[in-house]
Amino acid sequence: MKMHVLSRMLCLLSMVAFVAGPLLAQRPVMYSINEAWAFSKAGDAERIVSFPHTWNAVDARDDEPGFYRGEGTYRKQVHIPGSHRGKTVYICFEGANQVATLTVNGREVGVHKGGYARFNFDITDYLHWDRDNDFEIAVTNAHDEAIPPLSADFTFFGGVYRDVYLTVKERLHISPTDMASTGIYVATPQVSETRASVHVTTLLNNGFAREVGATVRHTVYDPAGAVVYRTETDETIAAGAANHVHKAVFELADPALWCTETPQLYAVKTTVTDKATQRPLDEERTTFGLRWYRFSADSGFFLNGRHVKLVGTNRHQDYLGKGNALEDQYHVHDMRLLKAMGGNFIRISHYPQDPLVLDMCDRLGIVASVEIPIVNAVTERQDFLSNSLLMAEELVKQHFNHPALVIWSYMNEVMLRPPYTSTDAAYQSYCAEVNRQALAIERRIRTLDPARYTMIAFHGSMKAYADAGLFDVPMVIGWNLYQGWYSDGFHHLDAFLDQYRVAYPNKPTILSEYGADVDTRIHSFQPERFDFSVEYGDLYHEHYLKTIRTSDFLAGAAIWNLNDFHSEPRNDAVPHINSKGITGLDRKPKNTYHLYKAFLTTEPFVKIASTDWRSRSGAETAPGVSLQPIKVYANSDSVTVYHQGEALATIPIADNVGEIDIPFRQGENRIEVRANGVSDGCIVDFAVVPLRLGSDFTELAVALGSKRHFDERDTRTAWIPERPYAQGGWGYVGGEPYRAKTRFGQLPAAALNILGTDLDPLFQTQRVGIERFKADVPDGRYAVYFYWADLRADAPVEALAYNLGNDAIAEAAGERVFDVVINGVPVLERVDIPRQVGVQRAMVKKCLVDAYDGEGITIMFSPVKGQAILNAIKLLKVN
Ligand code: GCB
Ligand code: CA
Repeated sequence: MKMHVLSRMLCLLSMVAFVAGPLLAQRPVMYSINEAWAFSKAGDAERIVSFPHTWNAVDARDDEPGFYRGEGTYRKQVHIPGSHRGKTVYICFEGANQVATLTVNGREVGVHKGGYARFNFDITDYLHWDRDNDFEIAVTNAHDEAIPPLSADFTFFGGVYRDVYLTVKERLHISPTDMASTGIYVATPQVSETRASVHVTTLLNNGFAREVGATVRHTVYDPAGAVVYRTETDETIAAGAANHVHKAVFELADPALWCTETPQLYAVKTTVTDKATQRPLDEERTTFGLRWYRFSADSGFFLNGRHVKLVGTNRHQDYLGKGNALEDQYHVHDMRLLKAMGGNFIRISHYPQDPLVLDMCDRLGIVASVEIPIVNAVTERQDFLSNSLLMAEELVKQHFNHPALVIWSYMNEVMLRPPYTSTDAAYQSYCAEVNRQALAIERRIRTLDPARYTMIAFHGSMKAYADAGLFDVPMVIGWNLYQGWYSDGFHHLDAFLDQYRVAYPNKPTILSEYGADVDTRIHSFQPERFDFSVEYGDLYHEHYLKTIRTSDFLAGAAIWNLNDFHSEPRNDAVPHINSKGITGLDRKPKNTYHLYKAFLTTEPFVKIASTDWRSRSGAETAPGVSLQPIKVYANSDSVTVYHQGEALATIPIADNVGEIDIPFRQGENRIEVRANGVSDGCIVDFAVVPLRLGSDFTELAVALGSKRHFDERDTRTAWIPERPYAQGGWGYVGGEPYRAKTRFGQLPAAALNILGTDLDPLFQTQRVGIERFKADVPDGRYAVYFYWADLRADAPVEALAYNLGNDAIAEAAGERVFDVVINGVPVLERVDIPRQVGVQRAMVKKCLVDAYDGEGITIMFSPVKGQAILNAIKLLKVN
């Protein structure tokens, strides 16, 4: 009878709770406050923005050098409901670059330094309940000697570029204030096939002015969702306690292991209740995985006792048109893209990223390394080190529970830009300081997490890192190697690795970066270093992949980079962009993505290279035919290639690559490849450029001083490389291709941002001293377009550290003034490009020309001062 009454009462109580609403809040509440902030910077008018937001999405890509680095302010009225009264309210930032100051209702709450970590503030005492509250966030991305990174090959986009949310908790709660971790740390110090030991540390904050007795319960769910363990203990938490430590240690039998193929995840639900009233206070869900692993200096990486070759990419957190301000789905999509390629490894470079990145690694089975942003150099100051240590602590505490994560990393190419040359007296003490800072960070990380490995990524100089004594500090050596890109010859990679193995045979090693810039609009059948062609990038990766497969000591390799990314000072084929991604800024896969997919996946796979090159052209090689090679990537031994529906040949596939010449004909060419029951096809619109121009002539677009094809996508204009004039055909007479000079040699194209155009590659090459351009076109009216840019740097361009001496040297070539005479008529007199538009700026001149009586078009360039130049030319038959 009594029981009955009690249960009825309970039932009634819970109905009351339901109706009353607030009493229902047994779980902590968390919601984003991203929307509608009034933003202003540098005296600009306020405008409304939402997080994620950066103020540099546009100015990091425009023609003005530099981008805004200074303060920006966000203001908003945040309504705090009355129901939050009596609770603890935190504001949590997933990331703001790089120093953020929060003010609530006119009172400064706190400051956070560092652009890539999560942070939060307890704002309870600053709030007015049931009212609007003034929030102001001041952020600056100004250079700061004390905060890493000092410099780097990526754009330091400023702003609140990740989510911001409020978390509302009961006064006694699981702590979010230990470096903005979740307050729960799950360690798995011993895991085997048969059992796993699990240590769960829970941190509790008591916001009450009295001691509280609480019950802490852990419920452990296996990957199938079944409860496999429960534990509960009572704790007495002192008044006002912060980060009171509660520990639970237990074992799980027959663990379902986390691995890259079957990334099985356990979850622990942690609840805290008031011991006296049994009122629920807080709750947190933590996923974890059970696995063990080791790195060997000779034989690489082992996961759960099984050898796993780690192959994947690095990743930067930006996207076309958005800068670094990406909504969640972009992060998720990137990780899916990596997994779909067959990648089982990511080096999260050069800084911690959105929390979803590691969440996805756990779920998809991608082994990860993550690092703090010490790049290129350190500042020899204690405040730089203390900020680095703070970042290291945030790093470990915020990402501690991810089973995917096996490496903490903390310096990238830190000897690339020492402030002194190695002969300078100060160099020795700089090296000692780098060593001291590295040791301090290493110790801090290993104290916080004795289980994982540590890594430092070196650039290709063994001496520099020996000078700084860094071979002895981290557990794994990462090599960022660019032989064949920043220096000649892919094979120097192999020579370098051999030397390294002899010098340091006992260090586990990862190829932490390697890559080549590719602008997918550029193609070449004579590819060379720094031409930015698709074909050169393909050759580079084909070579590196072979080395990676056959080097057993290499535990893993991470391509530089998953995606093209912003690097404002770069003046490459796509200015302001580092285009070493195997996908574009828009994540469209490049050939190399497919090459790796062919290597890494086991499902039958076949892919034609460069299917995005849909408008091609080429000089006639036999009557009506232009023979051009295509590549195929596959994981079969051979593939059969079809052209216009008919089998052309069955070609062998070696190391996942095959190649065949296609006899392209004018118009639509259908190509298909088949192997192992799968196929890939594409349609190429081909213009055969006849050696003798016939009556069907329509258009000719030629890149001068260049071996490159350029695919002008929007208008499907196929630019072809220059050739010397031959009777009945077309081409140049006289002159030399321009080669940009560097400290060590030459580059095939100028490394200049050509102002006023997006077709930079067309302007970055030129023929110097050209005498004539001739085309034996049929009679008619033609539009002739001259593409010009003066490629001399007017001021010495700042050297890019990563270019390792490949920067073009400013040259003074003297004045260049010339006349242009078309079919005997002086059409353009005294062309003087710097005077007309300035240097490094695109100028396109259009002239209408009528050709009669088989005279064709003859363009004479006659110098008045210096030599004549031409960057590109297009002839279009008008009527
Ligand atoms: C590197 C750096 C990376 C650069 C890359 C490059 O070694 O670690 O930050 O972006 O080279 O492309 O030059
Ligand atoms: Ca440009």
